[in-house]
Amino acid sequence: MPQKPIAYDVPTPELRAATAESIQAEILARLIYSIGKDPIVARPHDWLAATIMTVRDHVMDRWMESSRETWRTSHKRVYYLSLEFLIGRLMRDAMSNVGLMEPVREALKNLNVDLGDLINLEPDAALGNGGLGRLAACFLESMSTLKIPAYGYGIRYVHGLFRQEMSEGWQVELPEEWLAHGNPWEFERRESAYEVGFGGHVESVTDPDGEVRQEWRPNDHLMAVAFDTPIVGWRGARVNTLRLWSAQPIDPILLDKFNAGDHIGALEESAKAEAITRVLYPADSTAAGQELRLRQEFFFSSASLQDIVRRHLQQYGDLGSLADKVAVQLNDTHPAISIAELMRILVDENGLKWDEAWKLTKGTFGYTNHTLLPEALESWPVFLLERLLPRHMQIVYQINADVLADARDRANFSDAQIANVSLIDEAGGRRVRMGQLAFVGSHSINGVSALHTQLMKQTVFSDLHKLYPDRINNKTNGITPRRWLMQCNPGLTQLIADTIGPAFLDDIDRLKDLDGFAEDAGFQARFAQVKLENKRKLAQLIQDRLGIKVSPDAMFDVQIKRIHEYKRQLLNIIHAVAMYDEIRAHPERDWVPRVKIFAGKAAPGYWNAKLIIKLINDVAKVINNDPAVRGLLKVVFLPNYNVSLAEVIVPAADLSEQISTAGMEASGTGNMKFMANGAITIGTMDGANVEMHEEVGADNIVIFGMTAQEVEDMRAERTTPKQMIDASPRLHEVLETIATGVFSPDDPDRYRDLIGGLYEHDWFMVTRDFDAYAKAQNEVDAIWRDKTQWNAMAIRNTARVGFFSSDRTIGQYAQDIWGVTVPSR
Ligand code: 26W
Repeated sequence: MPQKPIAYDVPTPELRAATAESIQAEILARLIYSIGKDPIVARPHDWLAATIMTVRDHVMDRWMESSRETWRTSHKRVYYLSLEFLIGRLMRDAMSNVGLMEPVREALKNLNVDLGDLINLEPDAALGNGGLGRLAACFLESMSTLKIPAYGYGIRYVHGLFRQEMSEGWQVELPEEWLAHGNPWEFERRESAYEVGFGGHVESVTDPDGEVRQEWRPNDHLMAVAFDTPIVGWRGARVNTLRLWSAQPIDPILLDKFNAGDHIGALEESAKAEAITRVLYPADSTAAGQELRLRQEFFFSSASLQDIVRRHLQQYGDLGSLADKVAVQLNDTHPAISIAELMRILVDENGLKWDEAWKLTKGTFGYTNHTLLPEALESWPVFLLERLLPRHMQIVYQINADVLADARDRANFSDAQIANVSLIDEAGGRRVRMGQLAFVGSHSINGVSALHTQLMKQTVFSDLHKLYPDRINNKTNGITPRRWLMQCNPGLTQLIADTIGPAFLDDIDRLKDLDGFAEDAGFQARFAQVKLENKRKLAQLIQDRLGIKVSPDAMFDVQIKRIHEYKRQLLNIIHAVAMYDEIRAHPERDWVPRVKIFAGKAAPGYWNAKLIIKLINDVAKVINNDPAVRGLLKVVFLPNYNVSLAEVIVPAADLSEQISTAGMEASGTGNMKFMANGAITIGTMDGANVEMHEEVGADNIVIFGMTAQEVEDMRAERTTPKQMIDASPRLHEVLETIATGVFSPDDPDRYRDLIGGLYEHDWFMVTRDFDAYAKAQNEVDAIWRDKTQWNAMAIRNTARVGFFSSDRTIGQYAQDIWGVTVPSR
């Protein structure tokens, strides 16, 4: 049937007008007609669903118009491929971005429902582990804000990151159930479904014109079904789509088995298919190496690429313009198999010549690296790829042959260098290195902070960088100021608007105007008052969840992030023990009262990380209950860290702990959130701390410890730290206290090996940096005692955070990597 041309040129709809009255009517209509509930019996979840649907309705016209506009203007599209999107709650974000907060609050109040309660009822979508997933979420919001036609592609996990509970101070993992009450944000698109294959073999077929093609004949097939979520930018600038794939069987029931009476067997296929998108892998720094993970990676890569190519062909009719109209960004190597998949689609399915396909592929892909930790670099055994994706393995070999030829002929590489750039790791069982694949298949490879990018060039990718020297570039991370300032800290946002006017809401660099108020006594008092209010709320939450009383007048010293040895929560808790000893030894001194607040999840298989959580809880129990401490020090571990909890903790922080071993944290993004909310950072010269130091100025941040270069040199020396520990009586005593079971009388040896590791190799330089850290903490105390100085520093942190907006980061990706012009706002 001939299709009627679609009219794309309808005018941009205004955001729908809304008053408390109109919203109230809309919520009631949704409750009755969409949820099917009488208001007099409606439960909180019914009100939540009705409210979300109402907010959603106000986003719909813009969503459709955004998509129509891209068809109309033929602007280049950006596709952000990520195995993780740590988006958290969406309702407040959407309401705030389309200016509905107050009308919705009013409307609900008239219906006897509290908006705050509903906000807290919304499940926190934890489809990610940590920094990489949260970055993807901030990027989506910024791409909408900057009006870039963009899509996020990922997996609709049924279970997000596990829920963390404490059992006697140990982490226990429970399944997460964000979809238990349904998800009013998503739209299932049964018509956007693609077949994804696995296994089978490759056949050479000769076309009628004599051309020989390779054809992959998979023996397993399943469907990828799209679920779309609208992502609205600031002031509704644009609404982009987050498209998450769900795996479903092609035949839900195997009829022949069913009819033969094998009712369970009839469902086998279905269970096997659905397993692929059932659960998020909870490790954020070690490659799992499991077949199911590779299946997840290929599944979402293949579905996304098929969707992208289908859309491109629909609009442009041929693939020659692919790299001009499509940019695909790979969020780490997790979607790197996409490179081979696009080659297969272009060459095998669309008959392009290899060289042209390779040019289009490189022109299309960009790759962002997020870690250089060796255990986190993905590689897959050749035999596994051969079995699961035989055609892709062939393609990888063919790409590799070209790369190795380049290395030999063009660059005159030594054998060692050739081995370094090879896509195949030959040492101990042949494996395909996904970092190398992502690198050679992309025109841009970026790091996420200046230091990290420099280390990429010097370490993991040094030889590839020599071979392709114009590809590596830096894009320092950022965070969205909407969620991480305006929404999570309305008090501070209001104060800033009252002080410098509201222009910063649309142009974050205007925060600089606050600099002039840093020393203003009146402003300082108001700034401190907002902080105090936020601290009261957090103190209440700590009381409610843990039964621990903390004073909002004490310094809130916060370290919240995944638990990992390189992030050095251990250094922080050892310092707490040192403080504890000193307070008891010198009760007469003028101690600064502190609350050390920790939160974070450990990968379920990471023993030392779990042990560190237990240590924090063991230390907390002793310190919090010792009357000799007189409340001068408290230690708190808040369970189940997630985006929503961060939104409460970050605005209440005085001190931000960013104390990773230099050279190991690629960027860090929590550091930026604290900065925005007026906390002072104590940190090492690592990741984006380096740029923070630059932006905020040396006087407004407390830097300590070894540099990345010093860490490298020290490791090369291979000296044991024992002598050094013995030379520092204070450290020695603390370590002995922990190692001999003072905090673990029920199991005195619990921490013997953990502390023993510090004496033997201390890979993460905990003992080597201890004295510098303790000294820096004393400086922090001294600043705290001078409230005027503290407040001035805190204000300057907020004033100078503009650079760390993800709008800046995305602007740079758009310009340098994607070749997309950002329409003026
Ligand atoms: C294959 C297992 C696995 C899973 C996830 C390995 C590595 C990862 C991520 C790359 C870990 C991660 O989240 N990295 C963090 O990325 C943030 C955003 O760029 C940075 O700010 C953090 O420094 C970096 O640790």
